[in-house]
Amino acid sequence: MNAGREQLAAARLYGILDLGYVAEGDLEAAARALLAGGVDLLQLRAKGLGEDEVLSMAGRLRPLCRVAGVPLIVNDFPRVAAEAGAAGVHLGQDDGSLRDARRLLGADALVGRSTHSPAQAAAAREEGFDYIGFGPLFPTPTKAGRPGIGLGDVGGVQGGPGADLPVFCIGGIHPGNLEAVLAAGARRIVMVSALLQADDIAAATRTVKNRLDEL
Ligand code: TZP
Ligand code: MG
Repeated sequence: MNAGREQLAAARLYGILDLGYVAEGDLEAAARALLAGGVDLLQLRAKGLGEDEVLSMAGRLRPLCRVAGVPLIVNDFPRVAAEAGAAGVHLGQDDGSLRDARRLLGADALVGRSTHSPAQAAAAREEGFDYIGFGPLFPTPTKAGRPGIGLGDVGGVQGGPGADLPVFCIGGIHPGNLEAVLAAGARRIVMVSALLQADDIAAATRTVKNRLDEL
């Protein structure tokens, strides 16, 4: 197993720098706060921006992630991830195949898939993705227009595909519902708006990370 996959296997908290919540000029400060708080992976998610802009932002994040020893994942754009020297890419259901991403990024890159049902989670495992996001568990403005799927399938996906690949539960998770998500069987989570909108991003991140590390 390469170093990135070892880190992925141990990862509990996946942070996303979502440009819907972070002004471009605050990119480094927000990244530093998430990293200081202990995120295990950091994704750059910049909906609506072009590949050139995302490439430039990924270039700003890469040294911070390297110093922190945290893999940088680029959302949506395998070519940008490759050019930026990121550790991997995250692909939605309509963002292309694992095979095409691997062609650009190579065998060592971490390639994740968004999944919204147990069937999609099983399909992502079959295809050979390195990890999945599973959700949105709850409706969330961060991914507007997509219904929450609830907690009912979390345990089954964690115990099924999750036996072979890391499953990160995502969508509408915040400190107030974290215990319910964990009680449903989640072992790894993504928290976006609840961290990025916290008064102290690093402290909020650390609190969640410490809780996940108890599992
Ligand atoms: N994919 C499914 S839900 C989601 C993504 C990117 C957004 C999660 O953000 P938040 O703010 O933690 O609900
Ligand atoms: Mg996408």
